[in-house]
Amino acid sequence: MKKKIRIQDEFWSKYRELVRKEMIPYQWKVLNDEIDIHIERERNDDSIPNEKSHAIENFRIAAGLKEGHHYGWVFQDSDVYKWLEAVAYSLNEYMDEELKSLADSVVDLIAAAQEEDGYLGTYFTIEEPERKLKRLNESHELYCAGHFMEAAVAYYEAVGNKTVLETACKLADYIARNFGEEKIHGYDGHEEIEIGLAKLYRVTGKKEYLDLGKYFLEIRGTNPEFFSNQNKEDGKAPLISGLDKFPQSYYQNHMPLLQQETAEGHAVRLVYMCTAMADIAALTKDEKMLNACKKIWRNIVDKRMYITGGIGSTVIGESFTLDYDLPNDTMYCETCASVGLIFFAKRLLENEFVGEYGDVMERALYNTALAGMALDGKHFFYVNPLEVVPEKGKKDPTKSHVKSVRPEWLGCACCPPNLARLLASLEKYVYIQKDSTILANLFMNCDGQFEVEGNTISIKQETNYPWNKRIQFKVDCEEKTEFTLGIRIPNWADSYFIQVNGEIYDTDDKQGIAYVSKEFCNDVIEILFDMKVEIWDAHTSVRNNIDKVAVSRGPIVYCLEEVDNGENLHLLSLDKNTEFTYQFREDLLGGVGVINAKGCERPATSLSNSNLYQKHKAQIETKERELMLIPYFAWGNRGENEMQVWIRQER
Ligand code: FUB
Ligand code: ZN
Repeated sequence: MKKKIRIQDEFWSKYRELVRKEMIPYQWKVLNDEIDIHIERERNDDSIPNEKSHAIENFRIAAGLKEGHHYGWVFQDSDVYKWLEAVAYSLNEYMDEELKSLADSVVDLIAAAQEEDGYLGTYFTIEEPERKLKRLNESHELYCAGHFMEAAVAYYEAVGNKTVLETACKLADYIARNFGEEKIHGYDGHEEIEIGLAKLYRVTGKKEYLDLGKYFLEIRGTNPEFFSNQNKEDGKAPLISGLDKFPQSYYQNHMPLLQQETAEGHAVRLVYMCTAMADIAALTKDEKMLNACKKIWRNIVDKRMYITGGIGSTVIGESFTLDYDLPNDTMYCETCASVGLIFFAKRLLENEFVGEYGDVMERALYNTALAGMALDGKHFFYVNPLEVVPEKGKKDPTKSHVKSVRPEWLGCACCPPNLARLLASLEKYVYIQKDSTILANLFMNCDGQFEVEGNTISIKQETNYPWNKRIQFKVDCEEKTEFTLGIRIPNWADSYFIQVNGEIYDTDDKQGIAYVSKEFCNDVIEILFDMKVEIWDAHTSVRNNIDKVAVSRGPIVYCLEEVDNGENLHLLSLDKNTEFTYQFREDLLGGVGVINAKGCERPATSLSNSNLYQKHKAQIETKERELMLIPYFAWGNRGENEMQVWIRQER
């Protein structure tokens, strides 16, 4: 079953072009140290390498083309792999011969850096060959391998490059030879290889890759001592200082994976693990594994996810903490973690058509993921706060990770290329097809071609989403074909209205999806969602958000920024009787919908008042004023300033 989707959308094409025209060439220069930029540490930690990237040079040295030392993280190679994967998707959409030959040369370089036996990893090849696979909690060897496999599959599928696939298979075979019951009976500290192996299996049909991916998942947590035993045996200095001090849950290694019910530890690792679980469960029809990852999903979505689709509540270990612990100004919400949550949601949706999976995907995509990149495509957030006072990030050592302006690049550069590969492959998330049901999961202008029972079906989506509530699907079939078009009903839409060829179509949605089943030929299906400004309360257990509300419209979460509302955002509140006015502002932030509301401002105590505390006043005269909210994803594009998502509300 083949499907082909082409996106041509006012909202998304802008970002996809940024990836193609800005991010990819920009990152290439960064990877080659050819650009004079300030690489910021993502938090105050002197051990974060930030002098340069050196990632391509590492490959040249490992390949014997240059002399020198490895520089950067032990997982620096993954920056190159994610770049290559983004290039592959971008070439799918727009064939650029120059970029293709550059990427071909990168593939040749990677293949040249591969050792005879299939091992691939520049750090160990260059610096410590004797420590290969000996310190897996930190080494990221299989993590990098997984990223290479993902890139290899994408690049092979895009341009048919055989070298890349052979190199990936040679690496997978090396791993298969070294891991297993009588061999290294363990796994990487950072999940990812499992995703790569499943992709490699899909393209090669080699079952041993799928089995190996399943093996890594199934044994995870069955021997929590595995990492410490390896480290003891290695006996040398850690590869990444401090990692071995984290609890086993940091690595999702605290209990067998099938018994884990809550989202624990490092957020990116957790969602990559769950992505692989959902994927491999589908490939192997493993209900137990599917149910296990669905339990973790429930915990994330019901208790551990920010309204922006961010995950990870603390900088310590970039981790989850406990249920309902969602602080707004110390959180982590790494861009990669939301990208990973989107991967996880997609795999769940491929297992089962449940609207909630698409809802969460949409939340993470339009809010945290998009906030990860500046509107120029050349500045990036690693951490995505919901409340910022710029001074605090500079002077409070516990908030050094909370930046108010996106850096040009980061010491750990995992997020920008992760976002690039997601945006460049967005067409894979729009529709999910299962037999003769085609689910429209995301809404954007695009042309889709599907195959149902041997017939080609074209579906043209026309919309001005996310700003507008109306979506049209123009269906055109080669021959009359019976099939079902499912349309996700976003959870924020209180109601919706469907017309088929101008006639009202009555249907009840099932698990958040409305279905139109008929014999299609040339038909127009139109859906209107009830899209208005909404305000949200958090569960009362989220202590930070009591008496505060968040504002959204459609899938977009809004925020207050100092540049529009003045400083001291904490003194502002939303009038409980306010009406909201919504307006699309072409002139602002590249064109965004803006919300205005009535608010109040509490007078600030004069700074000349030397009383830090004063007797309580029963009545405080507040001043009425207008508030202006902008989409959260667009914040931080107008210089350093305060920002706030959760706003006090006068009750
Ligand atoms: O460890 C590799 C990557 O670096 C993780 O996925 C990110 O969270 C960052 O720690
Ligand atoms: Zn990241």
